This record gives sequence, C-alpha cells and structure tokens, in this order.
Amino acid sequence: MRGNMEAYTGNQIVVLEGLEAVRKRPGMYIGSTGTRGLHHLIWEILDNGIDEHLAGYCSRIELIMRKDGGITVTDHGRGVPTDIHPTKKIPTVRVVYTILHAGGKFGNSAYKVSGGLHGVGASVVNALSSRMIVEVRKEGKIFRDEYENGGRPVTELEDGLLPVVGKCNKSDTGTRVTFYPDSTIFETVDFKEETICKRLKEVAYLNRGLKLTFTNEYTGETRVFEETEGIKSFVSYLTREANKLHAEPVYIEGKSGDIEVEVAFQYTDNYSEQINSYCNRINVVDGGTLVTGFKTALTRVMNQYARELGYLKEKDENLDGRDIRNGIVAILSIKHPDPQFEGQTKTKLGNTDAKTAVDDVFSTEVTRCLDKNIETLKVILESSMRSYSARKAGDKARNAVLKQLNDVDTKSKLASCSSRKPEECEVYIVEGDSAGGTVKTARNRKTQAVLPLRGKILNVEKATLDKILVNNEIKTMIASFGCGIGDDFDLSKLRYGKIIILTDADVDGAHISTLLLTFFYRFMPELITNGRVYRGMPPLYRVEYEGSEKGKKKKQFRYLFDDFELEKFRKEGRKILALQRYKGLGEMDASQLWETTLNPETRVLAQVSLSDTVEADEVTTLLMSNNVPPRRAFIIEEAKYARLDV
Ligand code: 1YM
Repeated sequence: MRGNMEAYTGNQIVVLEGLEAVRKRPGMYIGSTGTRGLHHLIWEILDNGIDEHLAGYCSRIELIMRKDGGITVTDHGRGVPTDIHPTKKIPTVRVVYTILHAGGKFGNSAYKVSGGLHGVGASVVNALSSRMIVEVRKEGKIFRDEYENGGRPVTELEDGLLPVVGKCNKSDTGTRVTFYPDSTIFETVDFKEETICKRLKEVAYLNRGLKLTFTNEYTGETRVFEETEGIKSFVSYLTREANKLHAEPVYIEGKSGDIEVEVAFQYTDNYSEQINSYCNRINVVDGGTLVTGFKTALTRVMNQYARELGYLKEKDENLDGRDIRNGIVAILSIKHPDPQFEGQTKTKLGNTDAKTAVDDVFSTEVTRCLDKNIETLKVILESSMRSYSARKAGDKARNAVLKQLNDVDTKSKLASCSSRKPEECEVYIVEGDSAGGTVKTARNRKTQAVLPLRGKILNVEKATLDKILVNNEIKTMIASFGCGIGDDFDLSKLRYGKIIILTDADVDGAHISTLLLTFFYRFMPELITNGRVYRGMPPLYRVEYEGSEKGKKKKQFRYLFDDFELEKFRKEGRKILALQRYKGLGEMDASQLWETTLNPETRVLAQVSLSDTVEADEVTTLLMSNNVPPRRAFIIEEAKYARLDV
C-alpha cells in the first residue's frame, strides 16, 4: 500500500499543475470566462453522457439547475469505471476528473464526441469549479468522490478505492456529476435556463431516442426534450416562421461502410440556403467533406430529374448548385468512427470518405424518396428554375453595379485613412451622421477610417440580389472594402484588417448591427469566419467616485460597460459622486470617444464569430420574420449576450 500512496502523492502534484494551467488560462480551454464559457462547463459534462448514449448504453439524461448555484447532470449509462487505474494507481473516476485530457484518451466507444472545444474533458470543468461531486452507480453500489478549489480531491480512499456510500439495484447504473463554477474565475456564475434548454433541444434533435429532462429548482419547473423524429423535426423547427414550398421535410437515412448518414431538408421561399452539418453530434460550422458530398449529390440528382421531366432541354446547360439550393434548409448529420477536424478552429471535417458516404447514401435514398413524391420534386425543380432566371437577372445587375463601383462617390461618406497597409487599417461603420462626425474628429487618421451609415440598412434576407445591389449603404460598403461580394469575393483584396461595427447600446443599435451582420453573413461570410468583423463596445456609464491616492481622498472616474458592471461597482461600496448614463455615442465628446471606443490600448471590442450556425441562422429567421414580439425580445437578448461575452 505504501508504494501506492507514494505514487498517488507524486501524481497529485502533476495533476494539480495540469489543472492549475487551466485556471491560469481558462480561455484556452473553454473559450471565455463570460457567460458562454460558463455554459461550456455544462456542455463538457453533458457530452460525456451523450457519448454514453452514442455508445448505446444510455437513453436518459437529467439536468438540474440547483438553488445553491450548482448544476447536476445525471446519466443512466454504465457509470464511469471505478477500478484502480493501471498506471495512475488511483480510481479511474478520479483520473477522468483530475487529469487533463484524460477523458478522450481512455474512451473506446465507437463515436466519441471530440473536436473543437468539445471533449477537452471533465477535468477542465473540475479545475474551474469551487466544488465538484461525482457519484457512480455500478454493480449495486454507489461510489462517491468529491473535489474542492479547482480539483483537489477531498475524499479519502479506502485501500486505494473510492468509498461506497450506498447501495442500489444492480440494474441501476449511471453517473451523476454536480459542480459549482468558481466565482473568482467567471465574470458571472448565473446559468441561463434559455441557453441550457436551447442546447438540450438541439441535443434531442440530433439524438433520436434520447430523453433529456431539465429542472429549474428556482421555479420548480421541469421541461422534457425528446424528439422521436430527430433531425426531421429540427428542420421543421428551423423553418417554423418561413413559407414552406412542400408540407413535410424530406428525410433520408442510410449507411455506407461504417459511416451513418442522415439528412433532412425543406424548401422555403427565402432567397438563401442554410445547411447545418454535424459529425458525431458536433456542429461542423465550416462544413467540409460531408457538405461537399451532399451538394454534389443534390446537384447531380436534380439535374438528372430536370432533364427527365423536361425542365431542361438537351441543349440547355446544367442548373447551378446554387440555384438548386436556393431556399433550402437542411440538416446533415453523420456518425464517423474517426473524424478528422481541420482548420484553425477545428470546425471543418476533413475525411474524404465522408464525402463519398454522404454522396452515396443521399443520391440513392433521395431518388427513392422523390420518385414517390413527384409533387415535392416538382416544387423543388420549379424553385430551381425560378432561381436560375433570377440569378441571371441578378448577375446582370451585379455586373453593372460592380462596373460602376469605382465611380460610386464614397468620398462624401467614407472618411478614409492614410495608411495603405490593410493589416494596420480599421474601418468603423458608425450608426448615424452625428456620431460619425465625432468619430471622424476623434480617430487616428492614419489607421482608422470611418463610414457613417444613414438610417437602417436594407434587410437582405427579404430582397433579391438586384435590389440589394442598388441600395446605397450596401454599395458604399462594397466599394470601400474593395474585396467584392459572393463568388467574386477575395479576402486578400480587403483594405482593412478590422471592420468594426459601432452602434448605440440600444434596441435600434442592436438591430442595425444585426442587419449588417446578416449582410456580411450572406454575401461575405469569409469576413466573419476569418474573424475580421468586430463590434465596438462603447460604455454605458461614466462614474465619478471618491478614490484615494497615497492615503489622500481623490476624485476618480471609471467607465462601466453595462448594468452588470454597474451593479458590481456598487457592491464594491465606493462613494459615487456622479453617474452619467450615455444614451448614445453622440453624447460623448471626442476625447471620451477616443479613450473608450477608438484607442486600441483601452477600447473593448468583441470579435464576431460563427461558433454556432444554428444561432447565426436563428438571427436571420427570427429577426427577419414579420413576427414582431420575438424580434424585439431577440434583439435585446443578443445585445446583452454580446456585451457579457467579450
Ligand atoms: C454526467 C456525466 O461522464 N458518463 C460516463 C462517462 C464514462 C463512461 C460512462 C464509460 C465509458 C467507457 C467505459 C468507455 C467515461 N468513462 C471514461 C473512462 N456522465 C458521464 N458514462 N465505461 C464507462 O469509454 O470505454 C471516461 S468518460 F475513461 F474512464 F473510460
């Protein structure tokens, strides 16, 4: 036993160093210490339960948002192994929860959730928690392990094993994890029911046959998420506000080799395509081989049909993939035994066999399905033909506009910067002429350009390309960026390293910001995926308070960015001498604006990312629908979210 104890002590030091690294740089492991990072803790634990479902051992997971601030996740799978780990000489549970990256290495289930930020493991959650309790039910016994202060075990082992704290039925197996996020690490430790439930809903859609229960102990309410029709219902959900061209989503499934493929799609009357893809339930934001396989197969099959049914004559050229996908909302979900995630953010699938598998399954099955659904087939082909004609008209308009772009009088609107080095240049897109004027005075003329926008920009979701391209605000943006749009887009020609959206911190500002993002997302998505778009974060308050310097009282001031920070400041108990609330950018003078919003040393910027395509597309479906109440609710929520998560 002594030998074991020594090994144990030795290991513990290494372990704590590992977890300490997580505490020092939490952002590297969970993205941020804002509300998004906070919720990431839940996804990590939940993923382990979902893995157990994917491996075929678990059909129920329960989540509780506890009154004491903790989160409890319970699954009914096999239970994490409790035996002594062969090399670490401590219970395997403790290895999983205290050694960095242990989770992924041990698992031998066929379809592990791993990629992006997922699967970095339960130990990361432990490292960022002030307390964590793990209970495993296995072989009729209940084992328990507890940790404090970022993963320090407090449970004494008995002969190297975890203590048994109770008995249960032999058939009653599973894992229960309760954790309390460390409030000294996170900016906020308030979990949001809506954020959690949105994820649970997505998980339910992607895992047919898994029942998820959410309980909020504050309200006493319980919600159940179970989608017996899986991704087919997911598509119905995403198109709930849209005008649908056929009644039911088309659903297809099949297997090619050891890769399982599932596709559901629905055509709407929107002028855009939305394809959300998942590999092993991970949202592959940048698509990759599985999406290519889907697009290739869809284009080929539809062109064949178009010829067979006489939509295309022999001499006609093939329909373009873009025309065929116009208005489509699709979910693509595959299970792959060895996914390779590529790209800087590991959000693109690289396996070439995934392309072949999707092409294979999709073309065979969709033909089988559409042969029996001629009505649906006809609507799709008619939509493709309409899009084809509209695109030809749009191409003409676009070419005309692109030709004229050089003549667009950007001078009157754009205040350009003197430097010609894109990497040091920034353009501020500012709401309103008056704020634009102040920004022009306050900025660094060498590197900061200003583009004031008058009024609201066009809602690109509801307009055809020829309409979009005659809109003045949009023309000015395209001309000033210099990198073209759509298929002609060329990031290397972009004149600015950073595009910074600067709007007031109110509902209108958030709306304008969303319209701009929608435009970028639809016509220059590379701007967003390459992290070139930012939101400026002007402060909401300037507070003057009584501070002290060298023991003497001294009037000082500070900028606060939102109500959350104001509340925190008030709790610090300093004497507030004056509090100014900025209603808009226009209320700041040039020097205040420079200090808070323009000066790269002191300003706060939030990079706009596309970490979640469902969310991104929700922005467009919700905001752009004509349904007013959800629109307002969403804008405010979005603005708050962005602010908290810098
Ligand atoms: C609420 C969180 O972690 N469930 C869970 C985790 C594991 C297993 C079962 C499991 C996996 C395997 C074998 C395997 C994990 N085990 C490990 C490790 N729920 C939760 N349920 N037996 C049980 O993958 O082979 C890591 S996670 F490494 F110990 F096997």
